[in-house]
Amino acid sequence: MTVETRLDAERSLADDVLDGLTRPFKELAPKHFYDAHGAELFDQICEQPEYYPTRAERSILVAGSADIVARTGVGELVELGSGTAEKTRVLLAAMAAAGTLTRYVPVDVTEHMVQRTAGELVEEFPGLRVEGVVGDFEQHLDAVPAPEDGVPRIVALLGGTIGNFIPGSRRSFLRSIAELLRPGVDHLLLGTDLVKDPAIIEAAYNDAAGVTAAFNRNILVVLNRELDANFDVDAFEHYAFFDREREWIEMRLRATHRMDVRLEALKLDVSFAAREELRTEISAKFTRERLAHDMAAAGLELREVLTDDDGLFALSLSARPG
Ligand code: AVJ
Repeated sequence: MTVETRLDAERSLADDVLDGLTRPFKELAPKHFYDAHGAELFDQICEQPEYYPTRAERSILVAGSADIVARTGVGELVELGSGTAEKTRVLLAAMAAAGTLTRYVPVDVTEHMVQRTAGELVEEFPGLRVEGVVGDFEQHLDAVPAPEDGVPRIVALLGGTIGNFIPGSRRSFLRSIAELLRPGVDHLLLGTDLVKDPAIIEAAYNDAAGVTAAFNRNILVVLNRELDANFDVDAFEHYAFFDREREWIEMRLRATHRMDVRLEALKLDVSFAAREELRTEISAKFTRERLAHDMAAAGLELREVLTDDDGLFALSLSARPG
């Protein structure tokens, strides 16, 4: 097992925050939610009764993994944003059962996640090679090891993470993923939340236990610690709504009163008007048409779309025509 760490990962926090907080409509990038506590809160979100995506995606994997392995002949799994690799195990087990499993490449910004997951999986799947990459998959795809001759690869982006990208950067990100795929040999496995009754979607981002609200505010805790800032975290309210026009969820933090905030590490002062909103995340929802369109725009062909029994979530396989 080997783990390669990209050290320039932290620089992007300072750059992103300086850029985001000096815009006319302030925003922060959702990748900065995931410090150790944020990752824990996200795991708790996945267990909330209202948050269906994780359960729906797992049920698709449980029902469909053998078919995915048979269709693709996959021997190597590259997982972008691997986290705890909980759902990934289902796919790795299907690969092991088919006798094709050779290598797993988890890519995640959270170093201890990559270390822990790599260690566990090596134990769980004897003979499996794990080559982890600690880094931001938006910037460090070049650190992903080259594919091996005769071993078909799947690059997986699960959980609906692609929904965090606005349409333009979604396209360029999918293009850069496509470069990891050999035409006619490799596949992209993409998890996407589907457009549905807005009430169901909004409930998923406004759980009754308040875990999503805590997750949302935690980004300010990250800024206070990492950038020596003095946000009054409790003075911001969680707000999440489905934008019916753009068909995406937006999460925001709303200032309950006028405030001045200092970010010492950036030598930056920002003020918030009473009720001013700071956008922390968009989470785009998809239709089959949007999926096909986005893939085509990135030079990929949508080959198969699997959904759960309730039609809540989709896992799709795409490839470069070759
Ligand atoms: C990890 C981006 C897929 O958008 O549903 C969960 C993150 N934010 N609840 C999502 C999230 C609030 C999640 N993704």
